[in-house]
Amino acid sequence: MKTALITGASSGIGRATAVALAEAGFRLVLTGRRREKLEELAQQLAPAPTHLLTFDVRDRAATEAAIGSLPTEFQEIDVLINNAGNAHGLAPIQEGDPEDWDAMLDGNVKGLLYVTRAVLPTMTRRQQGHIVNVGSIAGKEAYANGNVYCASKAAVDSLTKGMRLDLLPHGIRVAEVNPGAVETEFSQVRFKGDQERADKVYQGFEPLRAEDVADVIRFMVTRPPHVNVAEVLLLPTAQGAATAIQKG
Ligand code: 8X3
Repeated sequence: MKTALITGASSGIGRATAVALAEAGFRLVLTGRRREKLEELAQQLAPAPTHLLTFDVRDRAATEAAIGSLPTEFQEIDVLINNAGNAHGLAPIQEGDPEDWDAMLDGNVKGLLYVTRAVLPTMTRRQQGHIVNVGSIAGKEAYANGNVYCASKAAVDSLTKGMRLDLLPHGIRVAEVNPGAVETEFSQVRFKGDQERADKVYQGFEPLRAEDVADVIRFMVTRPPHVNVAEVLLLPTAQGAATAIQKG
């Protein structure tokens, strides 16, 4: 049985990926900040073996301690899904809130690095592993007011390529899935709980569901060992580019 560690598993794409990988027969390490949500998910996934780690990827010491605390049977991570991340605010750069910038750069970029660094020793020792980073179409093209969020996802894109090169001698696959518009808590978080503004983002077209992204991740991590689906751009049919959405 292979072991997958999923960050940000308490909701959205992370949660849907946990469900998909449990169905595919993985043992799961589920990480997130909201303990109750993780517990609820573990109950739903039973009898799939799960281990829960509650920490914030922005906290390096907590990240290292949590991953260092894994019980023996969950220690050898075969698959790492770097999913944790958020957008905070959508404002022109001159009006941006530096607190939001910190949250996005600390979580989406540095958090991904902290988790990866903590997991890698077991992968390099075993000369195998598979890392899937959740990027975004926002990492491929900057859009108005997206500035720091787009930059954080462009960093994920660049890190994916850099990690793939560095880990090449170790037989570790590194890949990236870049979703467009997915209806999750993403816009509620971006707009700080303004439900009306969040709902508007997904009105008039059919966005992706978290399960659509999870399907693709499951496909990526269940390929034979010689295959690395290195990069996927996943859009709803109604989306042609970051800000080109056909609304009916
Ligand atoms: C989320 C997609 O286009 O809202 O990463 O930035 S977008």
